[in-house]
Amino acid sequence: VEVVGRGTDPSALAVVDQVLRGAGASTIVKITDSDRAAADRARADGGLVVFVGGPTESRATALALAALRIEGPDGLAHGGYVLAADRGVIALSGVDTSGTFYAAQSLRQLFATGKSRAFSMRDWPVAPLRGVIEGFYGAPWSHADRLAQLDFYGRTKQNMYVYSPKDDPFLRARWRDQYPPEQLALLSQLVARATANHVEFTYALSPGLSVCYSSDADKAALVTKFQSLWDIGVRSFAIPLDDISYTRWNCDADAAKFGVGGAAAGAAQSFLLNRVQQDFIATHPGVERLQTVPTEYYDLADSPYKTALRTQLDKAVIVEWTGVGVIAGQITEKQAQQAKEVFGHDILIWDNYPVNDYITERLLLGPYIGREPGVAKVLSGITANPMVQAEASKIAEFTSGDFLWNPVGYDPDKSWLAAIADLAGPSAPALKVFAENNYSSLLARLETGRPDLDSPVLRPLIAAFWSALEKKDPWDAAAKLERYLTSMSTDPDDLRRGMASNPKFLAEVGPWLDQVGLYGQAGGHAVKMLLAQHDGDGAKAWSERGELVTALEKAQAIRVQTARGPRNPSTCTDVCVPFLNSALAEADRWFGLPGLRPQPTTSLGTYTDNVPARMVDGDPETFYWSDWAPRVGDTIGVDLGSAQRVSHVDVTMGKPTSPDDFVHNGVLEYSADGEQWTLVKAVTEPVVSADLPDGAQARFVRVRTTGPQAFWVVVREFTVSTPDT
Ligand code: LOG
Repeated sequence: VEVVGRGTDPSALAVVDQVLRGAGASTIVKITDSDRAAADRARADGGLVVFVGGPTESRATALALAALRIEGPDGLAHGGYVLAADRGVIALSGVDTSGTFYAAQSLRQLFATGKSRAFSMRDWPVAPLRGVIEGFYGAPWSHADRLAQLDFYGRTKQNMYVYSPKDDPFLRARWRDQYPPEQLALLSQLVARATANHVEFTYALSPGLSVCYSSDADKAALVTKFQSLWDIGVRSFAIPLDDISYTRWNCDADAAKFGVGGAAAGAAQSFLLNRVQQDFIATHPGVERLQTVPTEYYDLADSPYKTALRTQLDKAVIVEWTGVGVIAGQITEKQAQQAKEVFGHDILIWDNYPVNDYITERLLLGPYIGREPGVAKVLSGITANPMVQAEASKIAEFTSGDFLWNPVGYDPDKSWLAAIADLAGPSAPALKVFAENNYSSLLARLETGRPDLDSPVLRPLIAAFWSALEKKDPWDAAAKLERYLTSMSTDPDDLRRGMASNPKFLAEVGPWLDQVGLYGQAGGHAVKMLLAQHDGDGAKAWSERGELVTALEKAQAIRVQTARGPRNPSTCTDVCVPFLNSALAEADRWFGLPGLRPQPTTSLGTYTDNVPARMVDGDPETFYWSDWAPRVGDTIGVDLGSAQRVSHVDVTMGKPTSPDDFVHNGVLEYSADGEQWTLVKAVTEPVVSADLPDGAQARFVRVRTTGPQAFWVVVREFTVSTPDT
């Protein structure tokens, strides 16, 4: 029996129905909160009585809680609730309807664990705004993706979705155009679905590419467009002004009115936003606060632009900020405080994780990390910018939502496992293997200041195997490594079978999944090859070597079409290919083959995932990128594994968008033992090409920095040739 009031949230009730049916309830009777006798009768008959609705929804729940001697939700933050169960009664009481909806979601979670004994909980979110901004470049999500996302946000107690795909023409390139009716109909479905999930649908219009800030006509165009969205139920609006020029005006009138430069841009933007605030926001009761993304959204340095926003933009406007850096490794509470001061407004974080539009060959399936708990308390909240792959984004989104609800209790590793279980159900073990080989989040754990590295389980298994081989007792370490590699090689089949009910997810990750499988296969052959060498079985080693090479070549031939062109997926980054190359180098030495398998070496760190392996992958499009400027003595080079005859070296540095990222003052040198170095020539240009003296023997070749510089270093390829190649 469900006891409901006139105001009981229908979405909460639907979730409760679903939970009860799932738990085996054959008949559910709904009675109203005025019918106390019916509720008592049901209890006397041994039935379960569920009270649904907080003080604003139903009169009965408070009485039920009082009988259980449990305090109601009064005074909790928006979305807070009390959920209690005892003596044949369950009570769900939100401080508002969202709270009751979240109580229903928690009930669902508790039933899923199978532990439904007597309990009571008081629970509320720390961050007021918790959610996702569809704000990436590349193919926008599909309508079906968005509907599924909105349901997911409801399940994970997130309350905000910002509709802002960069490549939707109606939002940016053709922002003045009105929607055709079919498109508006789809949007209104999204709005309804958002509402049912207690999610605020924010409509974000980005006029910056062509707007004339001082123009009455453009202000009117903005307001007219907003009105068309208001008419289908949208109650939250944003005007993002990121990724535009503020040194070039779109109309002469702006130059005349505001002048030029940062201060002028801040004044112009404030002028337009303030007019929208006055003419639209202030005239529409029930609307949420206007949001904007400033053109300087990525730092804390005060500037004429920020001064203009701070002093001229209406305080009612919420300003979005990505943290320090477009992809912020860490965000601290102190930075959050500073952001409020320097922008002079309430701040909502636009968090560029797990967005992958700038590294389309990667899937970012690691947990949300690197944000201090205080950030969620100090600011208005966080919206995470996700991947083009909507379903695959749910792993990271689950964890950021978890962080925002209770940042102090947040444990990224536990949350990540829960995210995987939520997405894969019984196939969680297979999804875990896949996700841990697409793991490095690029964000930094606050404890270490370093990003998570990829393949956290495989990496130590490989290290243990190498050291066991060296000690000539490889069997135990080999068995452990092989077990994991087998789970990788069967992962494509396991996941395609286990997650068949989510074809969208499987389609999104297909090429990455195939690659994980092939690296698992190749790795298995590598282990068998090295063990055969250990046993002195040349025939076996040779056949395993052949299979290794075949699987590796297949993995590297996979292509995925992305907005930045075709890409070879990058899974198990900086772990699988180096392992396989080192194994092949071992084999080549053992068989006495002349081939060169250079391993990259550097004393510098890595910027995002532009790992050193990319300077020896034979692909000039990919590159190693240091994460700071080299200091005197820093080196970048290759290790050939053993001293061999080397005749020529080519190093190509810099890239079109960062042409100065090369070693400006350095030397090219080589060494047979890593101790005695021979100078080849000075390095002062991005492209270095040098012949080595006849008979030169080298194991190491490197560029060493000899003078200070401010630029970082990009190395596209570092190639070493032998007299035979
Ligand atoms: C864009 C965003 C993009 C992201 C990552 C903001 C505010 N704007 O550099 O649309 O997805 O970086 O590439 C951005 O972050 N600009």
